[in-house]
Formats: sequence, C-alpha cells, structure tokens
Amino acid sequence: MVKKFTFGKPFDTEAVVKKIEVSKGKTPFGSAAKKNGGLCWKCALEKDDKIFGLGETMRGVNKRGYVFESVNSDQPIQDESVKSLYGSHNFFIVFGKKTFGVFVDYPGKVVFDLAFTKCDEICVTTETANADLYFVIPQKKSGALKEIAREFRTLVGKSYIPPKWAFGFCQSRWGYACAADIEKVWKTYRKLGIPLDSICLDIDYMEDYKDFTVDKKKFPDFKNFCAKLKKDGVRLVPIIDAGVKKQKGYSVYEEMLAKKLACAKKDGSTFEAGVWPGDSVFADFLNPAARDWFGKKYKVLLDAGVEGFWNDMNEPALFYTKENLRKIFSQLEKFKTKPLDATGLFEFMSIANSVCNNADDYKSFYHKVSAKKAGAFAATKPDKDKNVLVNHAAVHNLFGYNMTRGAMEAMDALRAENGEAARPLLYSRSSYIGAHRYGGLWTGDNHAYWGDILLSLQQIASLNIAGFLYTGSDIGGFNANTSRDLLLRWTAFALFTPLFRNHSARGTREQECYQFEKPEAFKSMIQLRYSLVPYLYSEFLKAAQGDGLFARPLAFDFEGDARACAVHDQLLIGNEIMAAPVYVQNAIGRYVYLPEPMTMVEWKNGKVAAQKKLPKGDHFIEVPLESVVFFVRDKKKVPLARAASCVDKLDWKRLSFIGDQSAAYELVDRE
Ligand code: MIG
Repeated sequence: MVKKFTFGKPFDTEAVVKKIEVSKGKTPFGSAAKKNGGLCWKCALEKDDKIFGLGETMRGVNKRGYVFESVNSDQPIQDESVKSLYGSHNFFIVFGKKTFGVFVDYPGKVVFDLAFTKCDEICVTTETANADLYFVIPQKKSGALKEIAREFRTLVGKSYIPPKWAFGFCQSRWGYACAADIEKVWKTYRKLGIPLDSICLDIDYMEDYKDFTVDKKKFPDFKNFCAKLKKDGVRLVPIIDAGVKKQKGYSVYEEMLAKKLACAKKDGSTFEAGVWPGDSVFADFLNPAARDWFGKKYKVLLDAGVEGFWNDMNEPALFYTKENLRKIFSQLEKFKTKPLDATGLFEFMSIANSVCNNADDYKSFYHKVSAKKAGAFAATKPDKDKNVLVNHAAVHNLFGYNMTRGAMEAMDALRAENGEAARPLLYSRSSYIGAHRYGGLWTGDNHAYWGDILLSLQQIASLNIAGFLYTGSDIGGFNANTSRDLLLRWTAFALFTPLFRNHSARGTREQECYQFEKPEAFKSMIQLRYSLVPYLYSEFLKAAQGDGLFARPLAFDFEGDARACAVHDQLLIGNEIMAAPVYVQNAIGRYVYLPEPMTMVEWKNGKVAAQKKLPKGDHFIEVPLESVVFFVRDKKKVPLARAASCVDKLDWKRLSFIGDQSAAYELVDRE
C-alpha cells in the first residue's frame, strides 16, 4: 500500500505514474515539520534497523550512519566523504521491527541524515516546504522488502529494457580518436577470440565536440563503418553531451535559438556556459517541446546505423560561465599585490576552485514549465500559454532525467512510425527516479581502486531498489591506472551486471584486455559472461516485467536471517545466482556467507572446472586470480550457453545446466 502526503505546492516531477489519493493528517512512522524554510521529516530508529536504497550514493548497502544529499553533481572523486553523485534517487527502505519505504519526490536539494547526527534518528530535509512524500507500507510481514520494492515500481513505472546485444561486452575509452583506433579494438578482440558486442565512442568522434556530428576526418565514411562492424556483431555507441556548441552555422545551435528552446536567463537571454565544446548552450529539457526537439536529433545517428547511446555531462556539468569567471578574476585581483600567507593562499585556491559547477551559475538560468506543474516553484507569472519560469537550481535534479526521457520518447516515436520493436540502448550519467523508465545508467567516474569494486556492487544493489536495473560501473576504473589483477577481479564481478563495460579516462594506462599479459584469462571470464547471457537476460526481463530487482542484497530473499541481512559484499543476481567477488589485492580468496546450501561453481580456462555443494554457513572460499567463483542457489539450476563472439551468435537452444540438475528453470526470451 502506498500513502501520499502533500506539503505546500510541490513541483510535478512526473516520477510517479500512478494516481494516489492524498492522505490527510500525520505521516506514518514519523512526523513532518517546517524547518528553516524547508520540510523536515523525522523518524526514530530502533537499534537494529537497517536502511536500504538511495540509489547512486557512496558507502555500504546499509546506508545507516551517514548524511547524503541529493544534488546531482559532476563528481570526479568518489570517496567516503562524498554526499552527492550524479543522480538523485530519493527512495529508501527502513528494515527492522517496522519495515517501510519512503520516497521524497522533490526536484531540488534533499538532505538525508540517516542516523548520522543522532544515532537513532532519520531526518530528511527538503530545501523548501513543497514536497510529496510517499510511504510504501507492506501488507505482509514476510517478504516485506520485495513487496515494498515491487509496490514502489508500480508507483514510478516499469524499468527500461535494453536490447539483447546490450548484455554483451563493451570496450570503451576516452581517447579513441578515429576509425583506425576503433578498428584496432574490434580486430584485436576478434583476433584473440574475446567476445565483444560494442565499442563506445567518447567525445572525440564529434567534430569540435558538436552533438549529432561525426568528424569526417576521423570517420570518412561513418555509415559504412557502422555497417562493417555491425556485420561482425559489433555496435558503436556514441556519447551525447548535454552542452551544445555555440557556433554560427551549426544547425543544432541555430535551431535551438530560433525555436527558443534553450535554457535562458531571467531577462530572456540565452544561458551560456563552457563545457567540452567551449561556449555552449543547453536545451531546456524541462520544456516538453525542447525535449522532443533534442530527442529527435538522435535520428541523425540512428540513420547512420547507430543503435545505442550514452548521455553524459547532464547534471548538467558546467566548466565555467563568463559571468562567474569575471567575478573570480576580480576576486583574485587583490592577491596580485598582497603577499600570500597561508590563509591567503587557501583563500586564493578556494576562489580559483569555484570555477566549475558553481552554485551561482545554477541559480542564473531558468526553465519553462507549465504553471500547473510548477507549483510553488514558479518564479514568474504565467504567460499567455500558461507557462512559467522556474529557476534551475530549484529543480536541478531533473535535468539529466529529462534529457534521457526526451531521447527515449523521441526514439520510441520514431520506432513506432517504422514499426520496430526493440528499444535502442540508452544510459545516462545523471538521473532522477523516473529516468529508470527510459534508460539505464553507469556509475560515473570511479577510480582504479580496489574499494571501487565493492562500491560498484553496493551502488548496483541500491540502484535496483530505485528501479534502475540496467546499470554497471566502469570496469577497471575510470580514473587512475589499473593493473592486470584489478581488472581481472573487477571483470569477474562485473560479468554479473547488466551493463558490462570496460571504460577509462584519457591519460590513464590503457586497459583493454589485450594490454596485459595472458589475455586468455580475460577471454575465459568474458566467455562466462556470454554463456550466462540467456540467464542474465531472462532474469532481467523477469525483474523488469514483474517489478522485481535483478541484483539485490541478500536481505531481500533472506529477511529472517540476521547474518544474511548484514551482508554488504555479496549480491543475488536473478533468482538463481549469488555473486561474492574478491575486491582486495593479493587476496587468495574470501569469506562467503551462504544463507542456504548452495553449489559453488568455479569457472576456469573457459569452462566449468568444478561444482561443489556447500552447506549453509560461513566458508573461506579460495578464488584464484584467473578463475570466477560464484554460487547457484539451493534447488535451482542455471542455464549456460556456449560462448560466441557476440550476443547475436549465441545459441539459446543448446544449453547445459549447472547447479541442481533436477530443478526447473524458466527461460524467458522476447525477440
Ligand atoms: O569531463 O567524455 O563520466 O565517462 O569518458 C569528462 C569524457 C567528461 C565524463 C564521463 C566519462 C567520459 C568523459 N566525461
């Protein structure tokens, strides 16, 4: 059951798709009060209560004990102190004597103090007192977590389902500069017999970083190039950045201005900020007309044969604005004549560091929204079309969501015209709940740190609770230099995650599998992924169609088992598999908790090397660096296909099974 409480005049984020009557009176489980102009919802916690959810955030599966802030941020550093990442997923579940879910539907800043300030209290604060609060209350005592997750999805809508090939392996790197670079990746993977389904194109494929252009010098015949790769089962997945280059004669820029679809300042002048293309403008994704217009631009690339995209920089990231630079230069002026002591130096640096993603810049532009949806967020009187302006900062967290939504809605419409069924691949960096209906996401700029394997596991678990099923991390780490062992351990985990992409930053050590000794170890792992694609895809479909979780903490299936509920580094993948990755350098294995008897499977040299039934309880499991060890649950079996070079070539009919041979497995397929 879902109860809705409305405070003030909220902004209609369109995260919720189901109409719920508004309840009056006190909220269940806690109480709301106004505080510093905002709304503060408080609730007492019992000692053993756990908190699951909040999507893409730092720290553990159990979020208790820290403060998180929903402010979508281009965050290059992901350490434990970080409170905000690229997306805002304001849904969490309190699990304990009382178990319930809370969704704070609010488009701007929300602070989640989850028993940080006070050990036994949750305090959620929205920036203004205009918010919708939803409480998801389970009807049954057992299976409450799953019930809450399911109920929540009936509230916010069905999760996006990508095409099947999007379950294949993707090689990516920021730095591939031309067709020859891409060709090298493709050919080398094929030569080594390592399966591959896609290669991402990062910003360098464009002409001067201009969206919806392909640099002819780098890709003289892009369409044929796409076709050539596709014939061999490899798709190109270009990046689309939120910022559109300001340049006379560039049609996307000129049209956006002519049609008045850009984000604007209060005086009506176009908002400009610097990003990769230099001075840029931004489509007003909160305006349906702008959304649709920008979304239809993807057709340029669809027509060239592209079937997948990733949306980047859509928090939106702002490197600078001219206004802010002027301010900063004038503030720095005084340091020219003043000798710099320590205090002065730090002041100097803090001013200089406020160039990027500056809060004042976010306050300096507006969106056009229908007055009906804007509620108390309207900054102007309605115009003749009943639209108002809304300040960006107040609804900041909806930008990336609406970019992704616009793209998928436009592509859905284009496909409907052509009678095609499969949606293209789309995943975004920035998001809000609701975006899970239109695409997936990747977890952004992580590092080649061992802890980031664990972080990715925890983020993926939390993201599933928020409805984002198609997710994955940059395998091997985006920033910093990876090593062979790190990449192997990361791959051994990521092969269970829907988005299976090795990606890294310009300037870091190259990390395609073939850059390291004995690439056959990577081949073996990626082959396991392909053997598992029928299972993973089938389980993904079941989760998406049945409003379930594809990847989830053990607590969701073993609520009565206190040990299982505290596990933070193992995940259930679909209904049959449990993954327990090694994420410590030089470890020879790890402790694994089995909440029920399971079959341990060791995959090595491209095949199942051993299967061993283990009793419920704690086990130290040895995991050689080049092996993948995972678990098949009690009285269940998992289908394995024969690996192929790409998903299209997998034979879904010839399957073998691991686990309990006498069990049944329902394979769901749809294309
Ligand atoms: O400012 O396009 O998260 O995946 O490679 C960096 C370059 C912009 C950030 C993305 C990353 C991508 C990079 N982008």
